[in-house]
Amino acid sequence: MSMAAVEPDHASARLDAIIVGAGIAGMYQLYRLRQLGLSVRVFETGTSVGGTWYWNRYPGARVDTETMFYSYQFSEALQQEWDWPERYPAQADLAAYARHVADRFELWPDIQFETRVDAARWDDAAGLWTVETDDGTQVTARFCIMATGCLSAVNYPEIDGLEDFAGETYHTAHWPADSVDFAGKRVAVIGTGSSGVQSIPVIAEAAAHVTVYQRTANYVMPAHNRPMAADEVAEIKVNYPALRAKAKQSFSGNYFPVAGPSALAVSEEERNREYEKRWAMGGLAIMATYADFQTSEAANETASDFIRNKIRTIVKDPDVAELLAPKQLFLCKRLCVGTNYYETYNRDNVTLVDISETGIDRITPEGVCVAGHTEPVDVLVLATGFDAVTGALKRIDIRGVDGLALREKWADGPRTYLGLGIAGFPNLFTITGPGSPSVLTNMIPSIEQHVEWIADCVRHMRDAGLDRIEAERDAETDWVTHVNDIGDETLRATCQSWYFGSNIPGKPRVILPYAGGFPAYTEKCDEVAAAGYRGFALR
Ligand code: NA7
Repeated sequence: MSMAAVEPDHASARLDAIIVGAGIAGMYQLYRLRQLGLSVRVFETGTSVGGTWYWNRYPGARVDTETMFYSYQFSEALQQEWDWPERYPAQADLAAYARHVADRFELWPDIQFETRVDAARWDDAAGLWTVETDDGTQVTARFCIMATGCLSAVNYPEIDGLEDFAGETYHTAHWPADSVDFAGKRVAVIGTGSSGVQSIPVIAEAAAHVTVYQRTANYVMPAHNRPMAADEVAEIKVNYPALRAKAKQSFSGNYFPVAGPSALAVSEEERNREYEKRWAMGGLAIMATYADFQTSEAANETASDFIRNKIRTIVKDPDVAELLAPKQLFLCKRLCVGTNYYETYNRDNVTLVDISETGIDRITPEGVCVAGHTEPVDVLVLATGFDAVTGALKRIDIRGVDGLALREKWADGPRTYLGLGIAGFPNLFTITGPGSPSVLTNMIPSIEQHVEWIADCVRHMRDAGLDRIEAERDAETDWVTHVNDIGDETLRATCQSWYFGSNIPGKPRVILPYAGGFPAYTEKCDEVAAAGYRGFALR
């Protein structure tokens, strides 16, 4: 293969590697492969970098992980020079960070924007991938790396009459670049996951009225967002190496303190003191309080009840409070982090409609019809989430050996080896693919771990004179079994969530991420690499 340093040349149709997506993953993968001297081109549908933080521009959009740790760590200079304004920066700040990274590492020339990849075909005789874009261009490369994101394939709900709505319709994950004016308008929001939770309070401050359609109530922790204090930033920056190393040893790749092995091993008083502390701290840290939240229903219920009681104290109307109190176990669905979320339901201009039993009858030109009643609205906000983890990959027509379609191979659920490789699809890598910890962890450290593993693998192949790598079927089967066994053992399996594909009609119910934790996973990846990429066939 030609891996000598190649001048980036967008006219050339033959490359060493193609990367699909210029989000946090695609940008870093480009940087690492270019360092190896590969010729690389990135295709990106949007007009700029940032992926998730490019598309999710809805009002109130923020990261729910503390940003000092939701950031790249591969460059010490980068992490020292960048200053985050707030504890949980807003989408615009995250998008600015992505652009800064693209400037700093001169990534722009190798990224082709406003180009969607529609298909990717493997030619086994030539040992090449041919990628086809929406303008009909075909580009060929030895490696194809999918940096397509876990939460990027937008879920437009199947609700009768959606197209007939006469007012404005917006999806949170495809929000227009220009801000939407809600003043004096009646707004319907469908969906109460993280995007709904973050946007509803902000929309309610601007709109005449907001009607929220809730299918499932979620647990929402207060963010307690605030500006970062200069001394706090300085202390983290000085201690970055130790803090990052410690985070990598935690289950979720986050820096969350664990209070103890079991919620049941301490008194109710002590437990509630700990939960109060974390409520006051804000954010996701409560999920790490006790190690048995995913294994003991009784332990889990102590945290579930704590948050339900908080809702009852905040929300003045007891009937509304009961509707907002989640029925499923804590952490079964993704924990949300919000600002004034429950408080918003005390406003006169906000109405909560429970659709858990009825669903939505239909959207009419005038509004939203539930149980025979149509609420007239001017704006419809769909906060209905994503076809998570597999959606972005299945929307591309990916064909492997003998024309095997990835969509067919995954008809009963995703099959990968380590969420990195797929049997039948040589030289294709997925960054934070299904079967890797991805969405159950802090995404940026997980992305960095994958990008570095892939870059090391490509370097190993180059040094050893190898040009084809493919996950072995047995290794893949063993990994899929392991991923499913662990997923089924956790209490996450007790409700309907996008972790199991349950939010998409017809999607097989299979756990998508690996639930065995970041340390166990990275150890396995390192072992595989150290053993000459055990479970992969190289030649
Ligand atoms: P989520 O978390 O998938 O939330 C989507 C919400 O939309 C959720 O409340 C769904 O109810 C609801 N939904 C989806 N389809 C429908 C239909 N057809 N009718 C009514 N309600 C519906 O997506 P988000 O964008 O909020 O967040 C995704 C992740 O991004 C988040 O977890 C963070 O990691 C960042 P359901 O719960 O399925 O009953």
